[in-house]
Amino acid sequence: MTEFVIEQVATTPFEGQKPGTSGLRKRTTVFQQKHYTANFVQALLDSIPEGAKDAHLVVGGDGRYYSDEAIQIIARLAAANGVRKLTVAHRGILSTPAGSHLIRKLKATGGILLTASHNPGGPDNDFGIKYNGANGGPAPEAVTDAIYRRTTQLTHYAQADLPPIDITTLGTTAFGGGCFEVEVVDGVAAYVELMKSVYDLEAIKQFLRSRPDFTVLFDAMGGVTGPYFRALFVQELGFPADCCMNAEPSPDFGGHHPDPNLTYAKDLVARVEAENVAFAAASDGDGDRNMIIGKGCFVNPSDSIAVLAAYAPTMPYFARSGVKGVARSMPTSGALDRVAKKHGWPFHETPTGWKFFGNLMDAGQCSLCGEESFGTGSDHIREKDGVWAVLGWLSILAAAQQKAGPEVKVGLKTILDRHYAEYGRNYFSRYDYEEVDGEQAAAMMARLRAMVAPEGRSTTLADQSPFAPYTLKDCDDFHYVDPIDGSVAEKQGVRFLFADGSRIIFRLSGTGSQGATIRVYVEAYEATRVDLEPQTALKDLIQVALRVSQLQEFTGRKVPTVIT
Ligand code: G16
Repeated sequence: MTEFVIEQVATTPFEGQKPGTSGLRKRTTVFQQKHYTANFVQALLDSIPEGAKDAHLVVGGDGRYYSDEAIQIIARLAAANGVRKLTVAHRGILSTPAGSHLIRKLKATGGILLTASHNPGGPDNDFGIKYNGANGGPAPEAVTDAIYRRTTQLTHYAQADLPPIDITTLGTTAFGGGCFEVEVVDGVAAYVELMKSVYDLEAIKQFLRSRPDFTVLFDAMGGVTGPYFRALFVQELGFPADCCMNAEPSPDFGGHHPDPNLTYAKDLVARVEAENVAFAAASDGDGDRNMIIGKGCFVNPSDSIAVLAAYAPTMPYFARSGVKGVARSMPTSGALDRVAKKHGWPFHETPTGWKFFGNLMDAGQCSLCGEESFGTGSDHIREKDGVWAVLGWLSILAAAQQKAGPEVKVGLKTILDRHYAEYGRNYFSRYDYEEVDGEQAAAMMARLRAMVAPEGRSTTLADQSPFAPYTLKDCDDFHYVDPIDGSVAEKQGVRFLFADGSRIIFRLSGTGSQGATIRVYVEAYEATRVDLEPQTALKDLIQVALRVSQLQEFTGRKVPTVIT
């Protein structure tokens, strides 16, 4: 057993170590500065609600550049701060959902996840660190605020002179006479077992056997999900080995921007069309986001959670546990609300950020939830789960095919068409303006906030001219009172709500690392006109959004970077 010596290293605070929507995300070069990562890790250890002493922490991430160094720093600081055990994923490869599961399964104190999610990685791109608590979910704001406060006060951090931890070999190593141990575990196996208990993989296999025409393609985008895709889709379900693209986790995601949307997953989209692929999916760097598409068919994430919820009773996990309630983030379309209403399920509308779902799930008030930002999940863990969603869609197809009988060939479009026929369609689109000048974006938001603030509101409601042809019924800056712990989240998005139920929403992204990203969300409901092209259906509303916000005037941007 290796003894170690603890050193108190003098340091000074770094500015801006404030976790965003989901952890601290900065350029890798920022994390590489002397003391920068150690400072943040010390602040994190100091802010663990149960205390770092005797803690058991899970460590892993999406394998992006600088992860190996960060794991060594975490080990040195953890040992010095009295942490009892680190469970580290083999080679550091642990998807965010698998990390959430491991924390829960091992009943660990929490976990440190090394990821900047869908942000590009590599020496010139982003790195990130986030803390998840004992429930497996992202730390709530009370904890992230405490971490931030601590980063502003640090004068020292404690580190042990450990030898480098070997994360390439499975097994346990003890240090300091056994007071600190590191166990390296397979980061994939436990998650695969979980999925086998959540879904009926045999039913999916039967569907596949009955449909040799059903071709598939999965794009891991060079991120962490390659090994999970292979284990589940190739080994368990029997898809051909070449059904997975970009399946080798790479420190820079093979140069990809690992964000599964129509812009950044364009190679997949092109292959789906060229090769007539019936079902395709992509996931992001850390495996919590997903995109579902097929030839001529894109499943909008807001629709995805609604359809998954509608079919939940056919899935073994929900057949066992029931659907206790559903939730969506505020900007996500109201498609889910309609499913909840039909089934009589409790429904919650939360701010953007998966952390807001955790309390509801822990209190048994929410079984499925989703966000327009390509995130869907359930209470099987406390993170959104890309692979879970892909399996969810495969099991929907299997259930629908079984019901339809062999004469009908069920596909993604069949499922969506039926859903729209039953519930109507919430047309939804998001325009992203990435890396806008921070001051310009702030000025635009300040003006919008003034329009909806109690003092400005009557003027905004009185002058309807900017909103024509829509009639403005209400406007506000969304705020949320957590029904479980009473915590309040303010300024979560400026909303303009129209008389016909349409909405436009503006907020700044909390996950970027450079400049500001403005997100504009538009939504309109049609009960019967359900087969329009979304950009056509939303054309007028988008014009209203651009006019009301004066986005072009403030930022100089004529076109968005990404349209969903
Ligand atoms: C993170 C959160 C999500 C949230 C998203 C929004 O996603 O985990 O719950 O919806 O950010 O990001 P923004 O603030 O940029 O709109 P991820 O996948 O980056 O971890």
